Amino acid sequence: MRIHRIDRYRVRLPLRTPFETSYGRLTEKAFDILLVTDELGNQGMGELVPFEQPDYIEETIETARIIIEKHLIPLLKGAEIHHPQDVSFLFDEVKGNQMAKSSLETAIWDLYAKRNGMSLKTYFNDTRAQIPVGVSVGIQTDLAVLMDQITEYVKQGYQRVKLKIRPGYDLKPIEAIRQKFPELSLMVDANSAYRLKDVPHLKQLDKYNLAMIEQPFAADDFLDHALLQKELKTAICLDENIRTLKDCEVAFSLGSCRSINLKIPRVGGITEAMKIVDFCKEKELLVWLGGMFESGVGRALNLQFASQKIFTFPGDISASDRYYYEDIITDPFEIHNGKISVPDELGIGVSLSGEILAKYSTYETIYSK
Ligand code: OSB
Ligand code: MG
Repeated sequence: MRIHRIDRYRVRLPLRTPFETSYGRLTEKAFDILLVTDELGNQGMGELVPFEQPDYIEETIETARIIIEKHLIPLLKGAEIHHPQDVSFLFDEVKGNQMAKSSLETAIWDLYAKRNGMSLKTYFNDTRAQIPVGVSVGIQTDLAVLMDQITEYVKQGYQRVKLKIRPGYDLKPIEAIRQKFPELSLMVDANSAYRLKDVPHLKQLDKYNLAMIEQPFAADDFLDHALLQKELKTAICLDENIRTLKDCEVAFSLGSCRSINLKIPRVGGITEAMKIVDFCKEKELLVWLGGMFESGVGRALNLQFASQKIFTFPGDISASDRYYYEDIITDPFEIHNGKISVPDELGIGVSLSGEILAKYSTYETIYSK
């Protein structure tokens, strides 16, 4: 197949509740939806997920747009694509910029599946119709409000809670949650907020029976994480560090973690994500699917991928209404009995709502043959 046209919706969706992490506060999510059309008129969609500030990782939505328009689309021009994995090879000469690459690579997977009359999950091994899901809870310094939020999520059926922490906001909220919910599957995520000097402090987390501690140290650090993992009983999970299969190999050989938060956009798309899943299976690293506050498009992709039975640990894949008042797809995702159903329709399995996009987006063609 050949790519004949690429269109873009630039979207801004207000969040239901502000989301605070160790590095900042989000009140609205900006993202792009890319529509990629082939020579036969088939269309695939992909979501561009980076934030507006380079405070989670270095990519931002603006840097990604430049990479897409100046460097990635020119590589697609005139290329004969036999399989979406070809796109991953084509993009290899552009270093890094995984989220920019992923927006196009995943759109081309969706296009490919639709062109072949298939649901995207048919390209993966051992899939399920519904998957267990968790919820990531932002920093909320008013502990009464935090407990109300968590109680509500538990009532809605979420099977695992991830609490964002930072220095000065860790033992107290964890203690409060553990007192009320002794059996809850609970983990924490520091988004790189601690340093090596905090090892004695972090060792205190061992007594709370946490499923794991996500990304305590810097986004490019493997050594300090390995030192900490040796001191901890609790598993460390790496998120920001993991951009490639090679990062997983380094983390495994140094002992920097026992779990991987896999985000398809952070590793450049489905092709690399599949390699990472195979590696984790072989090395018995616990791999689970993370999130980037995706809209229904990125969420549908995540659900297709997380339908693989290897994803036993509930992902950061919550219902649409955990994030947004209105999602941009015609059938927003709902949680039932702690699970979300994987769409069966062609490709990623969701359709855009023109009415909702009209309220929150602008539209433009960024490439035409
Ligand atoms: O660190 O996993 C993270 C959201 C935005 C940026 C980084 C992270 C997160 C989350 C929530 O934890 C994931 C989600 O529910 O989409
Ligand atoms: Mg994280």
